[in-house]
Amino acid sequence: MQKDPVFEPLKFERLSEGEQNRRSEEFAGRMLRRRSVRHFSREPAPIALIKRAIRVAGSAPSGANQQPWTFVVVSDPDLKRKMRIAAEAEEKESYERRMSQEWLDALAPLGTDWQKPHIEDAPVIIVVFRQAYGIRLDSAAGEERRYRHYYSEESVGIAVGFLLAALHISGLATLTHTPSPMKFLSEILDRPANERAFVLIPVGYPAEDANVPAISKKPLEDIMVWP
Ligand code: IYR
Repeated sequence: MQKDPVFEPLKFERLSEGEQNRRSEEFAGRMLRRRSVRHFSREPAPIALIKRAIRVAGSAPSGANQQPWTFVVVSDPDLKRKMRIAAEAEEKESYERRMSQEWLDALAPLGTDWQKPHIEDAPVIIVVFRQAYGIRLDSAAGEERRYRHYYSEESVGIAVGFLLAALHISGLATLTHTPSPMKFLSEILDRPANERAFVLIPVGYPAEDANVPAISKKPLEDIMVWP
């Protein structure tokens, strides 16, 4: 049962060149200052900012507009504690046994290890889940059916980019953390079978004494090719 498309006029605001430059510079100036933060203060984060950032993430383009994502916002200290304990158990195993020397060498400049106090310190942890497939009620058959999701990895990746940008612009610090494997997150957060944990994002304010590795980004000339 193929649906006919319904169109509506595009709402597009054409900006003056001056305004384009002003906004572009302001956004770039702010985004270029984003850093991944691993030391969080326990100060609470304004929930209105978190919700607005998730609305922005949910506006991301996705394969067939299927929006194959769920953002689980965790502020409950017991849940955060459970997640930290489980993440550290997996990470300890990874750092001590599963990761290759090549991988450990690549990570060395970041100074990371298996300890993840930020999962408890940050006031909010957003766990992003990717819906590997969708589920809908087939009313004729009276049962739930699975349907395919297209490009769900790419779609969720784009939404996470929107989310990180929105949180950063709101003055909040974030970290993209991917403990591996992440199955424990489905269990602790009681997620359905079609959802796979994609990334765990501590959100909040940096600790007073937070530091970050002195690393840099590649210059434009190294990342852009314009044949
Ligand atoms: N998941 C581990 C290891 C790790 C892997 C990569 I690739 C990083 O960029 C950073 C860390 C951890 O979170 O420590």
